[in-house]
Amino acid sequence: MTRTPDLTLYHAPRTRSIRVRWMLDEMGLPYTLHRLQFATRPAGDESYALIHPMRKVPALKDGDEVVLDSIAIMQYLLGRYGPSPLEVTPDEDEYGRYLHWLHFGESGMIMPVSLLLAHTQMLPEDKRDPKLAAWAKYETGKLLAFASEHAIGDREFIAGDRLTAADMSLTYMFYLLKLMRQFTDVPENLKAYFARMTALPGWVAASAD
Ligand SMILES: N[C@@H](CCC(=O)N[C@@H](CS)C(=O)NCC(=O)O)C(=O)O
Repeated sequence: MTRTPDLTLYHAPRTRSIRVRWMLDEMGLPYTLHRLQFATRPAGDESYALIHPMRKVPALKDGDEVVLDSIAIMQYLLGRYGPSPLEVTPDEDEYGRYLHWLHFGESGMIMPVSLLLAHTQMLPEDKRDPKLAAWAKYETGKLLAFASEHAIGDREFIAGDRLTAADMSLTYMFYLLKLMRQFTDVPENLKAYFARMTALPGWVAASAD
């Protein structure tokens, strides 16, 4: 670590800021937790737009620098304040696998998961499209089957035989599906993986409030 961290995490319970909080704690980095209101959207109050112009969560401030998007923030922390075992590095065998699942947990899954969320819960009832909801459910199921078979299989962790940012990424997306009551009928190994990850003290602390 060559720089002194001056970190503030903008956080709200049950949001993707859990990923970042989990990583900050695992890396033992000092930070200020800035809690945002999330009961109404967008998050925070108007002053939060100076940090995140779209007022989404999370955001990380490090001195004068602001980083948005949970996966980018995790990569920022690992790059700037690593090395950390939470990252699989280019000299390791499973570097490509790690990168794939790190991003799959957000960008690979978000389209059907967002449609499912919108058309089952977030939109006013008269704006929900049941056909779109059914399609999103089907597509989400395919992604979960893919993750079950190829990310997890009979592994304990996704890559590198240890907890990494790829686990933090996927665990949050499964948690979001669970919050939406859409984490039902999932393959047993995926269910067991999710139970293992969410029993880890790091997840428990980061997701507590
Ligand atoms: N890809 C972004 C997604 C950010 C995002 O959409 N966050 C949600 C909470 S988990 C949010 O702020 N939603 C409120 C809104 O969209 O107004 C990330 O990974 O940080």
